[in-house]
Amino acid sequence: MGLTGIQIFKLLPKTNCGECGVPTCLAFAMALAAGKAELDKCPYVSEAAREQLSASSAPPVRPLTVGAGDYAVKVGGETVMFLVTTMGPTVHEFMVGPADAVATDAPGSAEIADIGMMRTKSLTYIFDGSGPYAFACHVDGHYEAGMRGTITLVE
Ligand code: SF4
Ligand SMILES: [Cu+2]
Repeated sequence: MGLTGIQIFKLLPKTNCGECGVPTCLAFAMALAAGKAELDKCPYVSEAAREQLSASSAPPVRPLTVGAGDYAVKVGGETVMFLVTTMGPTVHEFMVGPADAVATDAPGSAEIADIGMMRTKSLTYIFDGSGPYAFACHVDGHYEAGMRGTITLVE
């Protein structure tokens, strides 16, 4: 977990020069803590402070849209945790990754298998490429029946 705004503030120069785009170091610290700013915006952070802050200065998360039309879901972050719940009696799986690998059920793709009725399983995936990405279920016949969709990275 990142530091609190006050903890971050203590590591900043406290000169309130405004070069980071907000009027005070405290405001910048709060924005950092909330994941709404990048540490690099302050040119005066010391090396020692930078090391301590690196965990709190992750770049802004990249929003994603999963699916299309009525099934579209917007989620945030390059690192996304999917929580997949099977609502009906049929067992499903959830595979996610580059669209071509997902389409061909490529070995080594990120997936969670055997999601039984009313079970929820999680999968963490890092979207570090440019896509296209997709998700699918490859239980026999499910992909062909339409259990698949695209994931769009939104800049
Ligand atoms: S640029 Fe750095 S020193 Fe200047 S106000 Fe922002 S946080 Fe403070
Ligand atoms: Cu399925």
